[in-house]
Amino acid sequence: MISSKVQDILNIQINKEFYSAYLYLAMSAYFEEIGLNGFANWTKVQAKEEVDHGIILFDYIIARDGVVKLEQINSPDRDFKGVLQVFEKILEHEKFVTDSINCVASMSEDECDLATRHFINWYISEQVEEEANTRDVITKLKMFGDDKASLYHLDQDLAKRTYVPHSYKI
Ligand code: OFO
Repeated sequence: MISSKVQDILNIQINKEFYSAYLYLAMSAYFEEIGLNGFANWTKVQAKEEVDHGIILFDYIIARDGVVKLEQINSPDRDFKGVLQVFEKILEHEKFVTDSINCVASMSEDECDLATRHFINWYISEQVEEEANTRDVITKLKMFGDDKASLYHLDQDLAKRTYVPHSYKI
């Protein structure tokens, strides 16, 4: 059984993960529109991972005999102006999600819920990886500036990302 405070914050986190999936899908559509299929692939794969993040939380609440409460998912931001700006938005968003995950960790400690505190470590590591991957792309984009050939090669590179379902053994 989980406390109502932990249950609420986990349900809010489910919504944030599905919003993240929406946001990445909106970005993927934008990249398709401007002909960057590799960037479109990278963001679409990320959208699928975000759905996994939401479902792992869903399964965890049920495993703890809690109640899943699914709320409305907001429309994603669609104000996209170029590749670098989109990746800066991704980094900003992932920092927001990291703060949110840290709040789940902190709340589970306050509630003496060591199972949730342990469970959320998986998300803490995932956030480190997501921020690092995004920073890596930003660094490359800043390095080559307006050079179209380099953008083409990076696009080819990001086209190789494949979706591997994320799972967590509860
Ligand atoms: Fe679920 O990690 Fe990104 O948002």
